[in-house]
Amino acid sequence: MAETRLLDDYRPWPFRITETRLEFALAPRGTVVRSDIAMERSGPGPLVMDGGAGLRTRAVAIDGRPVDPAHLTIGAESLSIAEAALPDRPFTFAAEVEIDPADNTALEGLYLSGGMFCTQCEAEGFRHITWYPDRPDVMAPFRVVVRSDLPVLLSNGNPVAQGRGWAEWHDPWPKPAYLFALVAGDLRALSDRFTTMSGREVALNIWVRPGDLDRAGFAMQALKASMAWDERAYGREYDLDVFNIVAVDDFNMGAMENKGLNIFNSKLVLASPDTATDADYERIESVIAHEYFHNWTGNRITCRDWFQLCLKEGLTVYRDQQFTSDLRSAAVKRIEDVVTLRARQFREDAGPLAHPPRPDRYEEINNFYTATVYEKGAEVIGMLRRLLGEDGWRAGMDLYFDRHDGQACTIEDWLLVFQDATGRDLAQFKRWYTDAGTPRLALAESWDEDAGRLTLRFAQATAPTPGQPEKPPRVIPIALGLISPNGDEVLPTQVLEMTEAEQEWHFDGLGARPVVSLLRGFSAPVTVERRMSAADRALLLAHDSDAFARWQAGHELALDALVTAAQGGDPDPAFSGALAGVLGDETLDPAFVALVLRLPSEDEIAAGITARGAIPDPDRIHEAREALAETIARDHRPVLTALYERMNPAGPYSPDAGPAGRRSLRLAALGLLSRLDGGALAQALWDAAPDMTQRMGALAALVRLDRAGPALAQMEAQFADNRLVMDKFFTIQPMAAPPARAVAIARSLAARSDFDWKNPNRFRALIGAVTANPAAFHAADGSGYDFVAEWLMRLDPANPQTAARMMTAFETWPRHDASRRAAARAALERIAAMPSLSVNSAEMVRRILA
Ligand code: 0A1
Ligand code: ZN
Repeated sequence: MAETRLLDDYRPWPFRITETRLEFALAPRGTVVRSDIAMERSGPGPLVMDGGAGLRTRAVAIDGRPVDPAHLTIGAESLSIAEAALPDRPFTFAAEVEIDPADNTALEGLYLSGGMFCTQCEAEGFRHITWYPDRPDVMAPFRVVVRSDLPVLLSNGNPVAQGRGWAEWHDPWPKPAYLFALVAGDLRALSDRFTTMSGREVALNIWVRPGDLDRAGFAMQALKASMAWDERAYGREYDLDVFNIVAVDDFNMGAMENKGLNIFNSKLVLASPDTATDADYERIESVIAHEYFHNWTGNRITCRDWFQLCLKEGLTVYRDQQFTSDLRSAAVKRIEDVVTLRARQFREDAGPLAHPPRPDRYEEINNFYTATVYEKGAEVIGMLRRLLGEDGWRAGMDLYFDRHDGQACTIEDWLLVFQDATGRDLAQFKRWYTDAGTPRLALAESWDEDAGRLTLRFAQATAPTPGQPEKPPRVIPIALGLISPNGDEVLPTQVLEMTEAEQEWHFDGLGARPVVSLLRGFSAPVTVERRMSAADRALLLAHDSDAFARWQAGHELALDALVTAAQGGDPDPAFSGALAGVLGDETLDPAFVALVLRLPSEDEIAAGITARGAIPDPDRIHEAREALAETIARDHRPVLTALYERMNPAGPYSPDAGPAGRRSLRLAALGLLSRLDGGALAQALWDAAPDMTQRMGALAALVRLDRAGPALAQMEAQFADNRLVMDKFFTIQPMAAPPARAVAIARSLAARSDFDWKNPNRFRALIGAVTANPAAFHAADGSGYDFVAEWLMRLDPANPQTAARMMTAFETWPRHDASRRAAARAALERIAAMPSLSVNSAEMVRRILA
């Protein structure tokens, strides 16, 4: 078993680095890396450097002299030089190693992607490049020379000099090794400029393959918008002469914030109306912003150790969410973020993989780039802001940048700036960082008609999570308002600060019993338990002044009906009834209406059934959801037809929120109507092919109806050479197909010669699509589990990081019936029994089965 790392074991490294000099002679099978690291001692002990198994070490020297073998130990993962062999004054450590980028299918360290050299060093990839203190609290300026015949040679910081076959870069800002990057390839740049608020001129480049240049424009626009926004919102300015972004096809994650040289998964850079959907555009915009915002929250101020990952990630997600809500619709963005949080983070928090935003132990840090660290990390910051108020928030952020610029920090440092800036004690608030699990907030109401008094009694409780049996109460900001029976708001939003396990509040002077609009803006990441009539929910859906609470009321109506139907009960027809008002209200944002129409996912229905103490049946859930969609279509056919026509955005394609929102409502209507017309409208839309967004909406409907043959053949013929579009081809079929056929469809897709499974995008496109079709993945005969496990076992030796991350699909296994549990367990145990299973996957299987 791999070694467990503990937060409590943190010790500073006993040296300081004043400059890191690197020289790369690039070759696919034998790249030579020479390092020359100037350092001085800052504490006692030997010099211990991290390094991976792939380093072929040719020389190690101190101050230019080879180290005496008696003082040098080179192990599997570290190199150590005895104290006796080290000078007391500043010295240099030099090493020469050879590495094999062409053999690097794990995509960590230096690797090849489509003939181009590139790097991924977060979290611990630099150790696969050379010997180094590969930990985020060791920061240094870098000087890098790259030698290669390839035309474009890039690294971090500013360009210093270049000649035929070489280029030199210098990054003056001290950084940890995980932010190092190098790129070499036959690339073309889309170039632009940005003038910062203090007048500094910055050259911007987005580097892509020659044929992709015409699809980089939107990313550039998003980059400039991000730079301007960070100046406006936080007074943060860019700090180098150049900002480079490179798109690569083989990448384990979305993108990476390397200082001055962001590296992106090509799907998060390249977009054109005929190849990318509105959702792709919005994601590109937000990820470009996310990586850019890391320049201050992540790079200038980084993490002391990897337990503090949410220090940079939670904050940067929070910032990119704000950016999107400023650029687009704040209400719609909030609802979308909550939908994602519940789908990914609540699910994680309720299962065997639950962990706090700041974990205190791990075996493989790459397994902790999770929804909890990212999305819950962002929610926690939203709560902090609500509790402190605008002035306190702004004062704390200013102090954070001021006090910690150039440092590697902890969650304690983060909380202390807000404590110091506002005087507020944040000891209880800190539990949000250290405690796992989603609190359940129960509300009991009582109404005293004579006194006109409403009493709200709240109780909070959090179920135990792995390793954390006790859950003390947390501080929960509860934003609420009161709505009178005629729909007027009788109490505007107030924030109650709950700090105890149980607490009561009174509201007096009320004429009639109001309806409580609870958790407005989703003021805390909790689940709510309250008794509420369908009529009261319909009232909120019709009248609430808070868009989130309004949407939530409709969502609860739908969820209740679906949970009941999937358990064989008789569902309340209120949801479809209440939709009439929403569909007929022309003052509503179409994007909001589309969200109201979007039914709870099968996974959320399953969680709802589990919360009632019952065992979900994935097939019945699927049927119940399909049935409700059909009911809605029948109940509202004329208005849906009218909306479908009316929501066709006029003019050329624009990815802006306005037209994108109209398309989302149009496609929501199409999805419903296709249940009545056999797919005629969907086929007509496909044939008209206005843009990729609408094509995919039409295609999903056709696949669901099993009528997509001709459309799929056309898609393939038109886009065989476009990897990103073909990823959609691989995804849509198993994901939208009737569950009984999905695994067979996936198996035949997996047999295609263009199922290039070593490419993470392609692997996720197909295998991830099966896990996104719950009734297929959780098929009673275990065929879904078997298919996914088979492929994870194939992928693990080549790319452990992506294999381990996809294993999270199994995290809901404990809630199912005995035979599904047995099938899931058997599949997981087959993975566990693999002879040389990676540390990544071994940790995941162990935790999932624990
Ligand atoms: N810091 C990046 C995410 C990232 C993490 C790990 C990676 O490779 C293992 C790559 C990217 C972000 O938050 O965008
Ligand atoms: Zn990030």
